[in-house]
Amino acid sequence: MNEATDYNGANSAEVNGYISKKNSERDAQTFYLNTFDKNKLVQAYHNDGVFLVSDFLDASTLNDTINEIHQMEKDAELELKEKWGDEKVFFFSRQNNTKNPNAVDFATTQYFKQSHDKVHVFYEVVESTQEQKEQNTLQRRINRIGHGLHLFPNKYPAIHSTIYKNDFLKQFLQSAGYKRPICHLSVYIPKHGGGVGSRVLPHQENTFANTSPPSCFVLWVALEDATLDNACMWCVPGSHTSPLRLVSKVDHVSHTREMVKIDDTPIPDQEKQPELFSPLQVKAGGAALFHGNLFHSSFVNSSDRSRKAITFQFLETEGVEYTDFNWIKTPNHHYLYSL
Ligand SMILES: O=C(O)CCC(=O)C(=O)O
Repeated sequence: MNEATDYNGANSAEVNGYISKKNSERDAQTFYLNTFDKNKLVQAYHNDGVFLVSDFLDASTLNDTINEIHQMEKDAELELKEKWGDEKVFFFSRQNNTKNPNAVDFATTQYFKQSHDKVHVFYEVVESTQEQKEQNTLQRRINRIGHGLHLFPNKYPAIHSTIYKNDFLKQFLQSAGYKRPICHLSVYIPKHGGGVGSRVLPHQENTFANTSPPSCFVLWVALEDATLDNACMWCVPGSHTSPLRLVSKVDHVSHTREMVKIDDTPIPDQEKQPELFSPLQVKAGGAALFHGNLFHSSFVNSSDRSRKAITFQFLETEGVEYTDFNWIKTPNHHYLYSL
């Protein structure tokens, strides 16, 4: 048994009153950057649609990445004040949206749309104190920062290098058949804890980053230990071979968005079918890499520990069509490589 198997060995924790258990018969396999067997890794990806790399970022790169994220928080909040009239975009609110004066679909706002190649900050409405309620001010925390964190080699070099100077990633994407991939977007997700850090329902990434045929691939990197009690991600191993259920269609003329069902197969339900779900417990610096059709999710973080992560979506650009209803109108041309 290796270190990561030990770490991923916790069996249950109470999360939001719901007992999260390691129910699935199939857990994602863990690999180590310097000792992995390429054939086994590719096999694990084909079988499960997901695998973990326990030492994806070394200690110094992890430290640099966290420092860059701190800088991004400052830079994004300053830009918001200086260029956007301090207009706040709320990505998530547990409060009744009809009572929320800021209740617009974030995906149709200019601030969101223009974030594809920038570092923009999105908030979550959190429970207000009595005084704040009386003053009608919304309490907020950062819910995420996105979506071009990977595009700044001079300002944020560690994050840029993680994508564009990463032999492991290149080799793996080549083995998985990618010919000319791009990193489509990147997001920092802090999941602060104490009930802050929105629940993410089971979904497939191809819903939100679409090509025809679908080609999305996700790299999710833990900046802090992600465990059962601080809302680690969960997934349904093997679900990558199931059909894509929904596509998110943004109409760039009417500025509206709708979820369109393209397949009737039921979406796995984490409460009703817990046996399908497997936790992705990852130590800081470790990563989960998964197929765009793999169902994944995470709970609200009710613990007193945050669970910070950065996630990247990749798309193929060779031999696929980039669909015009993606929220990012035009994909970038920063290829990881071209075969
Ligand atoms: O970090 C999380 O909890 C969810 C992330 C996610 O859904 C994604 O990277 O697609």
